[in-house]
Amino acid sequence: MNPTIERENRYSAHNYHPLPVVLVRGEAAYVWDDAGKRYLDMMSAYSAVSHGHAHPRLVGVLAEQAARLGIASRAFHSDRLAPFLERACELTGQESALPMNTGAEAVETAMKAARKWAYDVKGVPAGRAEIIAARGNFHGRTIAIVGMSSDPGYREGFGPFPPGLAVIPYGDARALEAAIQPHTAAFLVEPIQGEGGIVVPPPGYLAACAEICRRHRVLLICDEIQTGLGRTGKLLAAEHDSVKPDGLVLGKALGGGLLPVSLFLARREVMDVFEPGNHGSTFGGNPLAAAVGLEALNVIVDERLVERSAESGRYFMTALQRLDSPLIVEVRGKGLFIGIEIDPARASARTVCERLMDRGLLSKETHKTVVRLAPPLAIGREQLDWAIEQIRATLAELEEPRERPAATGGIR
Ligand code: IF1
Repeated sequence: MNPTIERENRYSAHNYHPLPVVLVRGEAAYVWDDAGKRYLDMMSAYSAVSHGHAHPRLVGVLAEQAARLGIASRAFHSDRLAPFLERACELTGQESALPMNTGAEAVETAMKAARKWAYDVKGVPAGRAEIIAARGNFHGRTIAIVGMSSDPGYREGFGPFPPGLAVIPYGDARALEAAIQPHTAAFLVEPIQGEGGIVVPPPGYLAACAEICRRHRVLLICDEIQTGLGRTGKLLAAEHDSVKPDGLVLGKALGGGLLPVSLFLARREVMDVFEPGNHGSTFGGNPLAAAVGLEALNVIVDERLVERSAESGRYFMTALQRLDSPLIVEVRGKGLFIGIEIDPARASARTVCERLMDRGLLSKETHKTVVRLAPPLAIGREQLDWAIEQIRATLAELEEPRERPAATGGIR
């Protein structure tokens, strides 16, 4: 076994089961392992590396700001925070933003804002606010967020969970209408479910949810930590349904593939429930993160990454859908946020990912049957053609039907 992997196994918590590859360097859509082998990165660190690895503009801003002023705490102002938050509000159409670090922290911020808005503005009795989430959601790993998860794998052993959290089927707006109570504060939803297996809801679903939320005075909060910032071919995936949510959560690519940067954004009426001292974070909004976050937004605009995601996504999706393989149950997604569902009777998504890795293409399975494909948004046409060929060849190799277990009927 690779000595680095062995050493990591010895000292690290075993909370992941990584593919057996040790990465040492990344540049644009490529990464290299410790043996010098090059891989096309079709994972982008779960969409945190939408800009590509080691983007020169982002590395430049990071280095320059780090040498100037890295962390100063929110006990003081810095010259970097305002321009970052202003640009984020401009681009998303939201009025205000609260900076955090990881996605989960920004989701927790959104949940606290929704509850406090319910008490202070909507008039929900203290301690009774409820937040609704969708089955198959993934919003992070904290206790409250996992309290909304429908996946036993994320919940087992971590209870008890806070009250006031409800879960409804994803993709059916009527389920939302039926679940809303007078004490409901918010509906928290991913416009396309990532970890749930790149699940695209029916067209109009989010718009219907927005209308229902408006009618019942419930906040619609979109978790765009994975789907946002161009990943689905729009700046925000909610735009596919022409929806502007009451609250928006961004993360991952906001850090330019270099450091954790997240934001909760909302209109003033919601954001103003926060008063000095009742929420915060040591690193939230630090000058280094703000400088990189602003440059990450500028690069998305300057390099037309949203349009490129839409164009490349259409091209890639069409080519994948043309793959005539019995292993493929479905190819789904939007923009460069794509999942290939593999027939588990034929092969596991993990096996497909391992074979692709051997061919120099890095991807990752989700929920055992889906191969997730989410490359950096500036990926080139010829790189996509190469990826399609590797996927085609891998599926062809695996086409022999698996040894089916001998029939167990009759006398042994
Ligand atoms: C892991 C996948 C998982 C997210 C959405 C919030 C967060 C995430 C829509 C929390 C984070 C990451 C977490 C990482 C693997 C990856 C992931 F969906 F992207 F594949 F787990 F489901 N909302 N997703 O996708 O953001 O706190 O991680 O910054 O935990 O294994 P975070």
